[in-house]
Amino acid sequence: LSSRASNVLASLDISTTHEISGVYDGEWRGSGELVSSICPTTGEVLARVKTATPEELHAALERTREAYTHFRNVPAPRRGEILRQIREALASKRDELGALVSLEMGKIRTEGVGEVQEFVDICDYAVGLSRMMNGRVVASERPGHSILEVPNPLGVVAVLSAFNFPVAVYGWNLALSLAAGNATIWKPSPTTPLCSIAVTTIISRVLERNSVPGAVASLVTGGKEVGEAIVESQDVPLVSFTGSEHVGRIVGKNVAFRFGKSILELGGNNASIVMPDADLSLAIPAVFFGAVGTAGQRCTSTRRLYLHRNIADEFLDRLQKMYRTVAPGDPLIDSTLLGPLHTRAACDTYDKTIQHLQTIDANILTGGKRYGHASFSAGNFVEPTIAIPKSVNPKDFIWKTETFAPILNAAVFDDLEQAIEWNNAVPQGLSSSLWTRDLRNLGRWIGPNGSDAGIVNVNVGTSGAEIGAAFGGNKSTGWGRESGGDAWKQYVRWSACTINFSDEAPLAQGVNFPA
Ligand code: UN1
Repeated sequence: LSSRASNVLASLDISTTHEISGVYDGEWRGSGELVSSICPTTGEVLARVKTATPEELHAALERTREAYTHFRNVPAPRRGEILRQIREALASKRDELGALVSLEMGKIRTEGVGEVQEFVDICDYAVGLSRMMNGRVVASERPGHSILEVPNPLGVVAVLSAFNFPVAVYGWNLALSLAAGNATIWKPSPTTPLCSIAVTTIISRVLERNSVPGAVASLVTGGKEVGEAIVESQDVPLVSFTGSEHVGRIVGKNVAFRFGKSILELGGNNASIVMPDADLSLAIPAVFFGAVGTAGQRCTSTRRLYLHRNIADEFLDRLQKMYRTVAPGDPLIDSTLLGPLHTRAACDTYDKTIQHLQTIDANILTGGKRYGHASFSAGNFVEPTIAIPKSVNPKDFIWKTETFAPILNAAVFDDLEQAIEWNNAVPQGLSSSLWTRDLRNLGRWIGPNGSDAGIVNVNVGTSGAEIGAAFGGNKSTGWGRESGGDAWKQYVRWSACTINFSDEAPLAQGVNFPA
């Protein structure tokens, strides 16, 4: 193992000599198939992880369910105090965990650390929430009656997360779920097991210190079968899934079939629209970050760019200059702006999309190749690409498909109406961004005739949302909402309680039924 990798692993007590247990339900286990964690920068095997056998998965589900029956009796503010300690424990390892994200997932250091910060932020939020998850009292039409809406814990919440945010997305779900009094079972992406093991280790120590069953935050690494078993389990009332539209469709259907609840965070195909009055010195770097940041592997990455005719040439000129400054490299090195794609398969998808752009005679302004230099050949490095497809029809394959790579397609428009129509014409509806200083454009954009995405920004790029507002998208993005806003309300079961404190028992709606 390179010293670059072993230093990161050692800083988080991850063994570099043994096979590592990838199952936690109060104790560390794992005697199933071995899975290798592969570094996307160097191609080296970072560790071998022992995943869950079907028996281990079922035992973990049972222990998680037991842990819930204990945890639901812990008062919410006390649960908040435990979250506060989890927050402190994560913050004290922010740099180390951030480096592990860079090592295993491939995003650059500042983004890896930022992702851990996002987990810290949502813990802060959930600590406050633990004293504010209020129900309400509703006026009854009957004398001497009162109606309460009471939020109660739900049960076991499963979190099926994706490779691209191997820490933060679990954090959004865990923090709200714990505050609400649930126990959580986490199935991370099979390609980022070490991030999940490091996070679970930190959390389990806090739980232990507080004499709370470790299975309140269980972990089961594994492949498709593990995910399928969780999705089908009657003991899991809520499944929160982040991933592709293809898999999300199956998850949503199968959870609904057994009358479970799901939160789906699926594909994004996000557009930025730039009006002629926009401040280009802000818009250009924002599009640059949105399209090239995380090597185009955020759900919120900017994939479509709609430029007003009056500024299109200047915009593309200046944007290309910025693209030329991108040097790929080791994401662990502070000065690197572009890390690798997460897997070899992602490089193939990139190649295929480039080929498709060539077949449809798109003008590729910059990029379009893998980085050939020998020092990058072991890693999954591809050139950030800007293309101008001939067709502007948003229903064409190139516009309507999310390619998880740094490819930005651009088109020119003449009026805002047209740009909004293009923005909304794709199946996905996660994030969107308008650049303007004209209040009238803004009003149109955020209103009923505006963007139909879940995230509708103005003079802010498509990616990099804070945790305070609910995060999620509409249409084929799955309509899920996580993190802030009212998202917590999905993690409880609501009890409507009509209470009669009178000496009469009148029926509602004045119904008369003499006994
Ligand atoms: C994702 O890509 O799945 O808004 C989540 C953002 C981040 C979260 C992205 N806060 O880009």
